[in-house]
Amino acid sequence: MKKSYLFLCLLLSVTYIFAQQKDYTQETPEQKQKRMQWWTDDTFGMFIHWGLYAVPAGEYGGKTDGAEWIMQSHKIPTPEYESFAKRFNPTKFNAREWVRIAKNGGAKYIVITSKHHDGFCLWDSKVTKYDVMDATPFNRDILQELTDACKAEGMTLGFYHSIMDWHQPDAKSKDPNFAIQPNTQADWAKYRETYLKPQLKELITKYHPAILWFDGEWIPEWTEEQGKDLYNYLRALDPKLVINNRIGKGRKGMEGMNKYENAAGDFGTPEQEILKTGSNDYWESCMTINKNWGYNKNDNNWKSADTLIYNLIDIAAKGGNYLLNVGPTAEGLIPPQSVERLAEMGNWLKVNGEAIYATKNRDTYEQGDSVKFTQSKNGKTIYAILTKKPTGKSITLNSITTAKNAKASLLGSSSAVTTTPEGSGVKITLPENMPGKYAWVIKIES
Ligand code: FHN
Repeated sequence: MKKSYLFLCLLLSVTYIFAQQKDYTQETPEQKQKRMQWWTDDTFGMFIHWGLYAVPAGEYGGKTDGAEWIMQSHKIPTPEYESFAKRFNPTKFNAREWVRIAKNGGAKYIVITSKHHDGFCLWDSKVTKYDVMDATPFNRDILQELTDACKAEGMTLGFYHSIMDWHQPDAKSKDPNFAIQPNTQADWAKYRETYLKPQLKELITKYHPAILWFDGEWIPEWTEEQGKDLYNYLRALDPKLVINNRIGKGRKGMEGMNKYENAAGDFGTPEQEILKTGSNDYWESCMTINKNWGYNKNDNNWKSADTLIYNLIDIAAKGGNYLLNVGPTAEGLIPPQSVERLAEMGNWLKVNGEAIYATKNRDTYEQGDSVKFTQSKNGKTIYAILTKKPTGKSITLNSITTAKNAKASLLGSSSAVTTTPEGSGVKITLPENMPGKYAWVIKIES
């Protein structure tokens, strides 16, 4: 008995040491594809920016243009900002309802801010008292409730986490461009090793997120080398984790893709924009529904459902994912304008989702300004997505060659759709009645 116990301890120790030293950045493309396949197939996620900044709701010092940056953008002294915690009591927060809103919108995963730049933590952290359990009257573990709700509803959950932290003294940059009160005594390594990493270990071991979505990496104290070290640290804790490229310094500004080879992280992160062309790299465009990530009560610049659905189609045709943000109120409610738009997206996806989820992009991903293409992963089915309602009785798709009388259909309709090879393309005869709105999908099976 004793020998086998000792052997087990030895085996576990060796395994742990190996896992700690393995360089996960050296994964093969095939290994990465296998790990990322669920993320690629899911295509559409709901981003949530929620924290103390929802209390001022964009208003401070007579100005109304704040949001999640309000502590820095409106130069709120730390003690005053900390006092928002005493007013953070989102009694209307219902995690199950939030997950249903995401599902109803057709989102297949959720990414929520565990900690934004202000340093406030939405979970019960043992590393700090600046969290929802210790600093607010709410006294509930938001990330635990959301984890439980996602499990119950079959929704995948990820966490956004800011490397930059305006609240931790050792994380305050020495550079006045990156901190309201630069701290020349800041010990960045101490912050990284005794605060940032332990908190991330808490998040992984307690809630088992599928995604870690880093941000705030632009602070001068952070380096690509630290990013690679953190990537290996996190993947050793959970080898299945999917991690964005903002864990290192590789992203090229808001265009979001890597500016050099082998940058740390698994996918590029265009922000408030979509790649201009298709890409076979892993990438996810993150966008707001209005103008702000965090809740701003005066921001009524809501994008239309038409625009949001067009963006989703354009992104899918270019091989990317779409992470669309909601900014809940201090009461714990997702703004109705966001809920309505997500519902419209979900209704469209209920009929046309097979052209978006678990597809892959084509080299020729569009024709003119109103046809986008996706294809099934086996390449046997092509989806021509018409983003403007066709006026004529037929449309010729120049980049598609089909067998004679290839099977074609209009998703959501049982009316006949016929194909006739024409030149190097195919002429699609459309049904007189084209039901639905926003975009129409012709499914062409070879
Ligand atoms: O500074 C953040 C911002 O608050 C927001 O979180 C976006 C969303 O990705 N990222 C940073 C700006 O690039």
